[in-house]
Amino acid sequence: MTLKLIHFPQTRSLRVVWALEELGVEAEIETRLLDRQYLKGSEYKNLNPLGKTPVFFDGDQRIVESIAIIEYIAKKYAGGRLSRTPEDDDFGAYLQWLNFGEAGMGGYVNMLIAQTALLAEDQRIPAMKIWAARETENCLSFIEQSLGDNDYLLADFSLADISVVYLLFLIKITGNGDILSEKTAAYFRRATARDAWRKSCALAP
Ligand SMILES: N[C@@H](CCC(=O)N[C@@H](CS)C(=O)NCC(=O)O)C(=O)O
Repeated sequence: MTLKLIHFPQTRSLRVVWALEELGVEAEIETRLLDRQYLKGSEYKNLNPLGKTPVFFDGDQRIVESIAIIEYIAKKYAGGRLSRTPEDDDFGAYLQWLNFGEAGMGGYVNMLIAQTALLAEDQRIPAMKIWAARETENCLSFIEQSLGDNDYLLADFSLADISVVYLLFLIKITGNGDILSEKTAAYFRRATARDAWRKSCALAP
């Protein structure tokens, strides 16, 4: 087994590092400094033609979607821990939340971050910011309602939390954390108090 991740701190490759740590799966993790120009250059695009992070290798197989990568690792190398199968009662909820973190909510959060942090002020479009904030808040209230009195999205910690909590992290580090409700902020604190999260965040180039 030759597993290798190219990791850029704070980006979506953090989901993969976190999953590797939680699952106790060994992989070579090459941590690099995030540099957008480098991501778009030919050297990096030979690794990931999209010029995005993460990129993960299992021998000569390459995978570039963070959610696909964490599910792949859990199913192939960790006996399905932190994941679910069709035999589990919460299989549907698992798939929903696992994908919600990228397909359902990720686009709105990306737009919010672009309109509040990434784009130069003179390139921002106020109506887009309002739209992205409203859609992100809609996703956050769905998370809050679904948490109920549970600590995590399912009965116990799973890859679905890795998917969703990473977005809460992005919301916070880009100065938008005030849109998290107390319950969602507490969920974020609980998940990021885990040793595996702390170890993952400590990786530096
Ligand atoms: N759906 C992809 C999204 C990948 C993605 O957008 N990654 C961001 C970092 S969090 C990136 O590479 N941004 C650099 C850019 O778009 O130029 C995944 O989850 O892996």
